[in-house]
Amino acid sequence: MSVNVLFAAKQSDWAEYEGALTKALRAVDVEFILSAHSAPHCTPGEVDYLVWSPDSPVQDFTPYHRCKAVLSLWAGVERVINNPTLTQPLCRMVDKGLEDGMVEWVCGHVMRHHLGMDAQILGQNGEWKPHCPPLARQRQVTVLGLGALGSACARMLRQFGFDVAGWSRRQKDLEGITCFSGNDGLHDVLKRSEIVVLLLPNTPETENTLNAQTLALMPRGAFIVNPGRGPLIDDDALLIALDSGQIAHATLDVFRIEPLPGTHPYWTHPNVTVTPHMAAETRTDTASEMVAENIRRGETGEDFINLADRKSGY
Ligand code: NDP
Ligand code: OXD
Repeated sequence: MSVNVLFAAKQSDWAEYEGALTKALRAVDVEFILSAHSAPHCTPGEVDYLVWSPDSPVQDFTPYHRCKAVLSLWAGVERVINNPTLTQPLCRMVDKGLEDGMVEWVCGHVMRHHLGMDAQILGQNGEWKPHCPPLARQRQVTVLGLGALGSACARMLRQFGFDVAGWSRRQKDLEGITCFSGNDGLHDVLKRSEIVVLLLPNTPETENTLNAQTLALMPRGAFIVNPGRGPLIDDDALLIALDSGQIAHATLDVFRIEPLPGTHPYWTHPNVTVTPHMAAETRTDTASEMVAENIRRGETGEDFINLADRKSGY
């Protein structure tokens, strides 16, 4: 019997995903019928798997009573994990394309701040003023969140030679990386953080991880790079820290409200770089393989991979 797979993610992505999902599902040898949510014959009660994203037309999962799993194309699941109609297992996206994109974006922005590139790029006013930056091994960089994306970034930063630390909920042991956990660990790690990268999920526990108190722990003139989620930072506290020079610059990809409203002070602040939630994109081919693998597992009775945990919220 064929399984019914419904593409209920952003409908404008269907054209791109139809071929990639078809190829990936054939490769795992599952008999399937793949349809888009907009298809006239789509009957919710007959769907076996939902491919989903936060911009999906499906926000009420109740009619999908046969559905064995909701397979998110996004890594962050804060917009669905507490949906009271979601009773099915929820798998989040862990995708090599997403990981590679994040590593490149994070390393690019860390390097920019480490090397002080703005001084050269933004105009030198005819002044010949050589400036020798420290070497990576003389720079202490911290990654908050050591999951799929954070640990990949920490490892690559380490390969560049940075003195890398990381912080997670449960204690980790990653070669070459000084690992911290828990509240005391956060305080200790921030004290040694000249550049901080935030790759935590958005949960009640992680909200305002960087606030007036924790920003004050960082060395004066530190840099922040946030591709995680907007609520990880108390915006008012960050603006005060930027104005006082406690924080030299913040590169922000994610915000409490997206798109970032045109009147938000981040847009015009000289020491803030705004990027439009584009640090890393789920890549169609590799993401489709991940979706297909979970469908294969569901059909052979194996455990799903990348299951989101409702209790911890990510
Ligand atoms: P993971 O779930 O793999 O990793 C999350 C990490 O955060 C884990 O190390 C976890 O600790 C840690 N963590 C969670 N809660 C706490 C806490 N209370 N205190 C300390 N550490 C905590 O997620 P990913 O690495 O896949 O993704 C991270 C986030 O990146 C996503 O949730 C999403 O918000 C964001 N993202 C942004 C994108 C963009 O384009 N801007 C693209 C993709 C993702 P532990 O290891 O102990 O569980
Ligand atoms: C994600 C994102 O969570 O794009 O995948 O932010």
